[in-house]
Amino acid sequence: MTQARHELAQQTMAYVLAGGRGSRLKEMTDIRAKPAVFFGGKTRIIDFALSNAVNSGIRRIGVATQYKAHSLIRHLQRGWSFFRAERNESLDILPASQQMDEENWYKGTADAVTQNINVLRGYGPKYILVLAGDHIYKQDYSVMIEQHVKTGAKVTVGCIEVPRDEARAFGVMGVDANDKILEFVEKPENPPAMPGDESRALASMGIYVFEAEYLYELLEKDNDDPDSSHDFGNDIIPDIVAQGGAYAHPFGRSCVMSGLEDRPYWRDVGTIDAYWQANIDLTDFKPELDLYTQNWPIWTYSELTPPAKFIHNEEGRRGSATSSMVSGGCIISGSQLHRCLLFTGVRTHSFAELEGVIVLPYADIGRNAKLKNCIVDRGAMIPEGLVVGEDAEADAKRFRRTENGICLITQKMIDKLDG
Ligand code: ADQ
Ligand code: ADP
Repeated sequence: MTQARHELAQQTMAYVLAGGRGSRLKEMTDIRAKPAVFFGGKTRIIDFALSNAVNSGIRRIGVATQYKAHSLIRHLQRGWSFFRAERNESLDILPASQQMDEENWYKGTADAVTQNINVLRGYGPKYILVLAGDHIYKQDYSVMIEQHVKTGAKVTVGCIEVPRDEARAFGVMGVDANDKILEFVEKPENPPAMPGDESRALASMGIYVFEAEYLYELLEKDNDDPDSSHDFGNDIIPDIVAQGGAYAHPFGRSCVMSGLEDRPYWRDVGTIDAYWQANIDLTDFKPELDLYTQNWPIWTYSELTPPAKFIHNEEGRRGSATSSMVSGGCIISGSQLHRCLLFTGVRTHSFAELEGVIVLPYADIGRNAKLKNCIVDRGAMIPEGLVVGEDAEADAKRFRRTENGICLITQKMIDKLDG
């Protein structure tokens, strides 16, 4: 990182929006917000944005929480408590002040910043980097902050190319040759295509750089506007685009400039299918997201556990896993796993066969169970002989089955099996 970028990062406070439920993850977010959902074997989703901030040289972070924040807050306290005030470092957990019912306290992402303007002001950052706590990617934000300062933009919006038929879920923009944003539409029915490529669209990653004083001014104005939904994507960004002060920062450029990755990897693991796919992809021979590089560590809280153990059972049945990732504290006993991702402390018992299965911490797979293309929730006890992934109709009745045939299995669903 250049000295200039390093200094800019030090003048920046990252503000991580981590309050959304992520309702398309269904039962996985019944008891925890999406940023607290487990990902990749040891980490949780929010660890990626936080690690990016720290690896980029940012030393002040605020995390805005709201929906079902207990698991998230505990994770932050256990894993992210190394910030030291005497080194001008801080990580503040900021609960929504309006703890009313679920519909009422959701006032949009801009409101989630407005409610804590005084906390931000207190630290006196020059720049504010607004992040979402629910995406999987590696990015050196200092490249984006440097671009922001060089162009004199009022806001710089991180963006990435996506297939146009997926762009409806995002803010979509059109830019000129200098990356100036000419139009911005939030979650359009018919997303505008990229010039020269009808099949692609330029999507907002929901991350923004502002000069702090300018942002406070904007938010105070927005707060007084009765017609605003107090949302960055719906209100704030389109307004600045209309005034001509918004620039796009292509994520691919950061990757290249920081030498982090050859191909930009960014995933919103917001659906069961996307979540399953992104986790299972990690078991590829050469996955697009490499968690084994040492230049960009993804920090987390992880329990101290003994190493994973693979044992032949007493009947001589092999315990083995191929093309799989197996975390600490797991015991694979007399069972065969292929293309699986096991989180901490999982047990699999004799004659079980698993393929394409993500097993969240401390779940237990009973003898003779046969699972294909599933997600097993944290602590779920899969009964002996359960078969999932062979009969679509039966699966859909008992579990949460997606159109693509991925089944989510929770303990609650298992409890209902006999009754
Ligand atoms: P969405 O992701 O749909 O679109 P939203 O659901 O509002 O926007 O959430 C953005 C982030 O803020 C999420 O991380 C969520 O957890 C968090 N969040 C939402 N409300 C919050 C609150 N009140 N307090 C704390 N955190 C809150 C946005 C942009 C699009 C862009 C996509 C990229 O609006 O333009 O394309 O992100 O995913
Ligand atoms: P961790 O316990 O490591 O934080 P989770 O993300 O699974 O992992 O968090 C579960 C959190 O939800 C725990 O804090 C637990 O106290 C809480 N919890 C567990 N079961 C329920 C439930 N049925 N309803 C609400 N909260 C629950």
